[in-house]
Amino acid sequence: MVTIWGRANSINVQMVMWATAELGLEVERIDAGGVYGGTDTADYRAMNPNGLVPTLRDGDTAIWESGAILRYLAATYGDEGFWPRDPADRAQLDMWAEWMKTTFSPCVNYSIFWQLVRTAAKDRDTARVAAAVEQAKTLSRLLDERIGQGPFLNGDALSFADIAVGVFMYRYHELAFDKADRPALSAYYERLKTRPAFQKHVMVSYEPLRVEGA
Ligand SMILES: N[C@@H](CCC(=O)N[C@@H](CS)C(=O)NCC(=O)O)C(=O)O
Repeated sequence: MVTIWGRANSINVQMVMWATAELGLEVERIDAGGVYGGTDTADYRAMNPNGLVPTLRDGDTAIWESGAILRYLAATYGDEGFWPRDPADRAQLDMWAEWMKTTFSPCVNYSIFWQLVRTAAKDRDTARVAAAVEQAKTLSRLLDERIGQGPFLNGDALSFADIAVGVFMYRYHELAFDKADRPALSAYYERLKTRPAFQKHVMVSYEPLRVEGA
């Protein structure tokens, strides 16, 4: 039994919950962070000194940072398709997982989603949003080209990189802003939406996160 602390509407929690579901693991999720609190206690800080979510406990092992948790789960419980054992093969996928966290997410999640949903209109940095909307057109083209016919980043098998990349597809596609037409990316999102684990853990309304005046 794996335990994960974190609220269901956190994208980083969604990533690790989706991974556990695809891997068929038995999981207890404990609401924490945001309106639930619980991240300031000494016990929690002993597991995660940042006081953020998610945190995972598996036996005696506690892990924070969603990307580290994802890789731990994949390496421990994933098959060859989900977590290629060859370092060079795995790196071809890991590039996209890292790119999502370090390049696509700052643009789409922090400069667009946070500005439109988690920032009141009166406080919004409209120049930042406009620049990010343009940057997203370039980034979505790179991803569209990489996915191609797919169906997944690793060909026929869903891998850890699809979890890292795919978790952002819900907000990217559902949030209203000017996007370039990306047929392969749209088809990829449609494929992900057919997966029960994606529906349950990623297609979670972000409306409770919307601040007044946003
Ligand atoms: N880089 C960290 C970021 C963790 C993070 O910022 N988590 C947010 C939720 S997405 C958080 O804990 N926010 C404070 C809270 O929910 O109380 C990760 O990927 O795990």
